[in-house]
Amino acid sequence: MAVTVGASRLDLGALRRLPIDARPLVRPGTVAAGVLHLGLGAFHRAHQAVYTEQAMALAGGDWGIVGVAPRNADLVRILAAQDNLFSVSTLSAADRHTRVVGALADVRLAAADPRAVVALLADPAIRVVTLTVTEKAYQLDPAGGTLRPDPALVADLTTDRPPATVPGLLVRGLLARHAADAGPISLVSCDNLPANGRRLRGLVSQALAYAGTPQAVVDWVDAQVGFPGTMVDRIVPASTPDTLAAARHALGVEDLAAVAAEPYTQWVIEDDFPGGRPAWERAGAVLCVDAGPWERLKLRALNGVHSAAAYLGALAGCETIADALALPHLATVLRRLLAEDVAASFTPPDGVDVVDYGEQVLARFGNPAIRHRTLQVAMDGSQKLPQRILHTIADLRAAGRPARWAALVLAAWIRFAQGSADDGRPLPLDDPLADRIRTALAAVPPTPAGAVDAVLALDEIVPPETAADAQLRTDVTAWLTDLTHHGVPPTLAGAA
Ligand code: CS2
Repeated sequence: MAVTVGASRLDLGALRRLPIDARPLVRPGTVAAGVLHLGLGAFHRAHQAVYTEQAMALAGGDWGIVGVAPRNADLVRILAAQDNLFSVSTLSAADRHTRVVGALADVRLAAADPRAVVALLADPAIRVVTLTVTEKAYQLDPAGGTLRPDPALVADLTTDRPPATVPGLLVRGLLARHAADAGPISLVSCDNLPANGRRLRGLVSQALAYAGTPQAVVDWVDAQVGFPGTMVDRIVPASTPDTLAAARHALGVEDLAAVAAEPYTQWVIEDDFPGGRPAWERAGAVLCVDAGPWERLKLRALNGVHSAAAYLGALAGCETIADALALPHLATVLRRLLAEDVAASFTPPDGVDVVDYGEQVLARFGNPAIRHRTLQVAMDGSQKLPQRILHTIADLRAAGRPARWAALVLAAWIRFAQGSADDGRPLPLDDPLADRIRTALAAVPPTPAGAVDAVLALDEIVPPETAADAQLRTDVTAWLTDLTHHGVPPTLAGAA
């Protein structure tokens, strides 16, 4: 379909004018809600929403999604104006295909009406809550998973004002659900946290304890609330004006909530759903008893390598991950990271070869149609690096092995946190611990050794055994010295 200038808006009325293969798989507006989702970002729209729609199309069930955006009022307004419809464009070098997804039954803005979200959590129709709120919204110490409540969360847990944080919404919602006797429910973390099901369970029990919750409610949560672990995977960059233009071109109508994603998608879910769940396995998800090995594989061999490409790429001035992959020697260094460090650090799921998986990951990163910005992946390093790189380091070192390439990634992050690229341009430290990191760096001599000491001493990020590891400290300092004095390309050339 040709580009339409001044195209009309995607909404229910526009559906019958769409190409058949671009229409939703379910009749939007006809499915009742059964899932509450927190975090309406691009990843949710291109991942869980797609699986859930397909599961409903193939197996039925009232599993429409009520999508809750914590703060993004524009997105909620746009989706409401579009009758909760949005499109997903699947992009590869050779192909592109755009389809409208009809899984959203309703959208809400938590910041505007938190009590409505609490009421939904206490609604017997809602039996599954999925979350994509990013690592930092859990307010857990990234190194160990201890709750570190900020003043807003303290207020959510100790007063009865409307909750303003994600943990506050969950705890208030569970209290209300218990009081309403609304039946069992599962809370499903779809964020890239280590052992995300256990982390979310830990978050809820620490928050309940902080709030002085009666034992009867704590016992009810233990018995009636599932916390399945998951491994989620699909590369979905933040949408840009180009994403919207491509959707308009494919659909002939304007979709201001359009997202674009790679063809690859994977979802591994522990089957812990006391209140029932969509038939996600019909849509290709894998339901299992223990997602741990899959999650470790993905966090270390995909996300860890992604962060490596993001920090080294951003320092070298690359705008996207695909550009970074084209830097001379970077792919070789990432292959050595995968083969010598990541693969040696853990036992993968049965039948998976980490090096082969890593090759597939590098091919995905190189997809030229996906313009994933290095700075987007580089965000929130303090929340990401523990599970992506520091666990690899800790497991290798505990086994008496070197962690040479993982040490390079840590050095690249430290250099990134110091705030300038190789050409002197400023780099943004977009991180919830930015102040803490900057203060630590400012308090030491401005040498590579000083910076490494400062960062290894950040105990909410770095576990004590890693901070005390003299060999690792020497390796990270050597890499940071090279990066500081020579920049990324010569450091890679010298190493590969
Ligand atoms: C990325 C992830 O932004 C990031 O930190 O590493 O969002 C990555 O694209 C997804 O986890 C892929 O499944």
